[in-house]
Amino acid sequence: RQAKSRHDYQPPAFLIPTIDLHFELDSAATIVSSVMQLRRQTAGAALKLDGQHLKLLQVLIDNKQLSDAQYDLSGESLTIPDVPDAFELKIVTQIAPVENTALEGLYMAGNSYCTQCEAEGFRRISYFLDRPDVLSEYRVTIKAAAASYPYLLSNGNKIAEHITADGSRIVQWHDPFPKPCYLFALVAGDYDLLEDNFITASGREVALQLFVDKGQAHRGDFALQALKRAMRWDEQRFNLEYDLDIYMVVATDFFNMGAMENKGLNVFNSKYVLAETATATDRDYFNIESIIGHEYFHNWTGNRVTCQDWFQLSLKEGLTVFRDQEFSADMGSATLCRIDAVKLIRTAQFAEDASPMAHPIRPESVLEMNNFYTVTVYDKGAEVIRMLQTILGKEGFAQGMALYLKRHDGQAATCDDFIRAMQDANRYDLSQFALWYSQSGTTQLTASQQYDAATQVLTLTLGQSTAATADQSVKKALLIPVRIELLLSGNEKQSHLLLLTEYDQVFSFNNISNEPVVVWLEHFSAPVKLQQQSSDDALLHIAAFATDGVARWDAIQQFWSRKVAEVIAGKNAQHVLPPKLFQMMQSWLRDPGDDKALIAELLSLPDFETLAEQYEQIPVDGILSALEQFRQIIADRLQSDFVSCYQQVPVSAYQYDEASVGNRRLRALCLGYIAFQHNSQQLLQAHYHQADNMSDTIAALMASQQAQTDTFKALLADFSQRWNSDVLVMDKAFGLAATQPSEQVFTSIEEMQSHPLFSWKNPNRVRALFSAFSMRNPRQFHSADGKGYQLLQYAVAKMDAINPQVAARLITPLLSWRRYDESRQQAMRNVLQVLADSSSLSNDVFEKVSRSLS
Ligand code: HT7
Ligand code: ZN
Repeated sequence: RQAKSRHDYQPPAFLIPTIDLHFELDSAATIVSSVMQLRRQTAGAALKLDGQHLKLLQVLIDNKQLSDAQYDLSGESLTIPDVPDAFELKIVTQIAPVENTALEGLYMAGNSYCTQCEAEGFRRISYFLDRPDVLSEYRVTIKAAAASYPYLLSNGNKIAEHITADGSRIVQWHDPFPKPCYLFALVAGDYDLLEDNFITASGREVALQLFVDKGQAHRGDFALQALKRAMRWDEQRFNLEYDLDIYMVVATDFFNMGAMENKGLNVFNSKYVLAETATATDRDYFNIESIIGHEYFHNWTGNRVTCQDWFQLSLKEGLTVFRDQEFSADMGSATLCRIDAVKLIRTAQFAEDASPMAHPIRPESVLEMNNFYTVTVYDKGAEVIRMLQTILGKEGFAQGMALYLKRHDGQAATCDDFIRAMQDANRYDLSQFALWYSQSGTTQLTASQQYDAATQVLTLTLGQSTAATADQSVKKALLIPVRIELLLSGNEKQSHLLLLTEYDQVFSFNNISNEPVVVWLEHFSAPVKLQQQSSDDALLHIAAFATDGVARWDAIQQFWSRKVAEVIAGKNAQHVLPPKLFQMMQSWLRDPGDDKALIAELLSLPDFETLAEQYEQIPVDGILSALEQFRQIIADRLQSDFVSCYQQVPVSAYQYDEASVGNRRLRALCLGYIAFQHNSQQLLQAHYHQADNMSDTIAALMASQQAQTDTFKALLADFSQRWNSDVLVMDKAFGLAATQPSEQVFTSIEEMQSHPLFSWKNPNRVRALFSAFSMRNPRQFHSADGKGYQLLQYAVAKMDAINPQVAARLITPLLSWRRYDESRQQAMRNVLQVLADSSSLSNDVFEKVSRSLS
């Protein structure tokens, strides 16, 4: 097994300016013929095309069939040693979509045909130069039985459609924009179609089409409206207009990830398209809008300008996540969006940095590309883009974007190209900043303050250090933008941006009339861990008075993580909590104001995963026990306030808007604490039965589940019964079953595997059960007897034979076994070893297991 290195990049030896693809669809034997024009770029080079799981039927050069001796079919490539400088190549292959359970290439999604070509799926459709820097103009012809396949879709514009005498439908598509093959898509099926249109800023009409499974049309409208909001937003914020005359979105229940930005023909996991009040939570609505936006924004950042090679993935993904975050912030609560993003960095991304899979946002070495669609590449990548905007300003950043897109439109670019455009548009030296692309790991920031009352000078000292990671031992000083706010007496406030460029640096401020409380890293201005000397009182002061909602939330999170540490160190949970804390929480509950969603966040304890990332060796039992004690103390001390707040928050007919989401969130928060009182059963049942929407229903289920009440079992049974034929809602039931904090979870997971809707071939189902268990049930996943680890190993092994990409994602929580206590280390290592010993491990799982055990 051979890893690839970023530095080994060579431009392609041949270009393929045009490709004509013909598909005769058949689930067991689809015939694909591909006619390509090729042009040599490198003298003397043989033509080596990628291909996997293909049956080669014919190879012709300039209409002449090649004999077996004229090409070599070893490994996963087709090599033709002797080819002219410019020629036409025809290749005919046969594939079996029905056998394709990996869901890469052309596969069956129920009765429909669907493709997924990113990262390297096109090679499962035909022999090709399957790399992002080979851009071709595509013409696609699809033939299938007309009655069963009313819709035969591909990228670009439809140029012809007819039905033959023998009942076949034949449809032709042309995409005028040259694209890499990872953006190719084909979909064939019988769908419900929702249609709308969009008039671009320059007055062009774009047809919008959303294809959903039969009977699901009523759940498609929100996504379609979200698409129109995204299209308008990109025009207004970045001056970017859509370029084709049609934009299609297909929703499928069989998908390895969230969605895919194929040019003009997005394919979406139905979870991120379908929504109605009764079945979708506020979180679902949020995700739909943000992912619809994300895939749409890729049209410029990813499609018009694509990546030179897969090491540059963050060029399109980090940038596009940043763009979707900015879109979501503008559509709803900017504070809540930011808090969500920060939580993800502090949990999954910091964990990845501390794991054997640590890598920079631009990885250096990759065995299986699918393993690098990571929170580091995506979400830390987005943080890096955000820092650029913080440093250059919104206007400067927009100018840099414009220059980048102008320079590289129609090209495959690199992260360095992006930085260069930002630098040139702003005449700003970004050479030190560029280290964020090559350096992995989480930087630790230390911050302290000194105030001299006599001279009225405030001195702030910042230091940075980054510990060695699994992939890289030496770390340099980064350019880190640190936004601060000074909270002075009399409600006076000052904001500053500090640019930390050295390992240690001092910043002085004159004419500061009194010693301020300093809000460090306001709005999480850099993806780092912060260690500050501020007192508990100062943290609570920030939580009450900082301008930035994110900083308020952050302060109270830091306060709690200190308290958890104190309890782990042996202090009494009751004694470490000052009266001021409860007074503050009480005042929030009594007068939550307009931003109720923020109040709900301020009243929430940090989750296990956030706290775990503060420790090199994770004290599982200590964290869980401290959290349980604090939760019960808060529930008891503020019992009547939770009840009255719960009763006072307005309840109205379901609407998805910022104020109503905030109301539901705060009521759910109160319910969550009330559930820890023994007399809460009635209220939980009432909340569940009176709910007119899925958010409230789930709130009742989760509150009763977390408090381990008897009500939970009955409610979950009712819920599963009510929705037993709706896959998307049953995923929520699977998730609830898998996150029960009690030992009952093992029986429930066993039972759920026999549910008629559960299928190992469907990634959504497997994730709903097993990812939920391993990533959101720390108590039972880390069960001292190792049962949780064994369950995950069983799921990974089973899944690896079916869908390696999904299996490799499932295994993640086991990789960091070195961070746990002796006996858990032993148990985790044992199950990893069992996997490593398997003779048929995929590259995907092998790469992770081998890095973890080495
Ligand atoms: N760019 C898309 C990535 C993706 C993907 C990658 C590997 C295998 C399956 C996949 N499905 C989608 C999604 C995105 O970031 O927009
Ligand atoms: Zn993306």
